[in-house]
Amino acid sequence: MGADLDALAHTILKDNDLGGYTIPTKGLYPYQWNWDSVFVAIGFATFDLNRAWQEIENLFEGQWDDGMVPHILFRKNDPSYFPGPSVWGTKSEPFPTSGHSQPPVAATAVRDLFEQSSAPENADRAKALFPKLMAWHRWWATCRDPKGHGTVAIVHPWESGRDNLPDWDEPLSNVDTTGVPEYTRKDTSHVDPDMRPLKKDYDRYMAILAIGKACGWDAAEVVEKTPFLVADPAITMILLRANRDLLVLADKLGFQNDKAEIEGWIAKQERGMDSLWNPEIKAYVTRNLRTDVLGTGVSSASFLASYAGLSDPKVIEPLNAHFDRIAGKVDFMLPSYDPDHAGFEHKRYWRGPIWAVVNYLAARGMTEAGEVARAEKIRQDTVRLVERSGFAEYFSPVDGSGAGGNSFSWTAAVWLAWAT
Ligand code: 9YW
Repeated sequence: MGADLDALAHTILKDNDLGGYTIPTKGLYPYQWNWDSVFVAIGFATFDLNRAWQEIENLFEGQWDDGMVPHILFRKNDPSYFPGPSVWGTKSEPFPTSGHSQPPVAATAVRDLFEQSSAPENADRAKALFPKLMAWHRWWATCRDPKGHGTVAIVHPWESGRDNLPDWDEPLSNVDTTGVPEYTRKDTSHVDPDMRPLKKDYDRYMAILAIGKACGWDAAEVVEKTPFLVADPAITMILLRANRDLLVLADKLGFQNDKAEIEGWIAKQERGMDSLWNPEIKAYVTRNLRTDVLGTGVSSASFLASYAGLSDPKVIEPLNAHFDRIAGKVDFMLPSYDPDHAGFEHKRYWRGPIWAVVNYLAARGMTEAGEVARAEKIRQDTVRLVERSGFAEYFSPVDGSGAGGNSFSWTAAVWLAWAT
């Protein structure tokens, strides 16, 4: 069975490869997505290192002059997706993109690829990407943390990559949707609407998008004017980890002059994470920067603490207790949201379902921190999910059924790189 699934995972990556870049899945997501491509690169690296580099190099073709790497690269128009390039209205070159970013996993993957081979041309490819990664991480540290909290503030739920997380409900409730024109969603024609965000949420997504567009997608103006500005523990921890990997790359690739700046980001983000600790529930949560309201639920983000290199027992012990409680409640780990919380829905996107990529990051961090049993539980559950339901976009933690799109690139990639 394992060999069949390996072969299928290879086929999915190859079929979703549109020539140097890979789409998440046909129909539902026909463009290049940011963190999807990075996971795809990690998957390609198991059988084609050159193709893995190419995926990340092509992602950085979409980088903006201010350093931002967009969440979607619209290399050629495809009407099967909404909202497409004309709705975003960015002025990006050499092709249109969306107007905000997505979780910065790339530096971690670049370090992985660099360490996979000692061939000089391998180091050359890492060296060519290094200044671009620096520019992107500087953009996060400045444009998405203008007040210097040491946390990343997202300007749209889509920027988090966790679109309809229950933690966004409170900040989204302040978004005025009265001016949103009629629009037709495409996602609900590709998959069951019960597995997708509600119309009420989509209206708010469109309202925020329109504000970004009216700001000409100028990062400072968007942060000033968007009604939705929320510090996100997942992006902050992914960035913190990526900064640690960038520091290693700076050292090994000879960018010594950049090290002090990266060390400054790491120190600040380690402190910043303290402001996202909710002492009442003992977990890392979101913080609405407009109202100062903290999130109230344990999302899978909390289990990225070890991945981020956070190791204080005052944090890790309560998180382990949450892990064990949740593992006793659902058949499969890690649900994206706490099954004991009122916001939990086992099949609705980021309100409960399991995402293989989050499982991979969390387990990777736990393994590195010596939490081997919990990491192995996550890996084995991921194997059971894929064996039961194939390479689905996401999975129910309650019954293990697949949900969303099928033949999904990042699920296949993570399978090859880690689960199999
Ligand atoms: C969107 C592609 C993307 C992922 C996100 C996920 C979803 C939809 O699909 O976003 O329209 O951006 O939430 O994490 O990158 O797989």
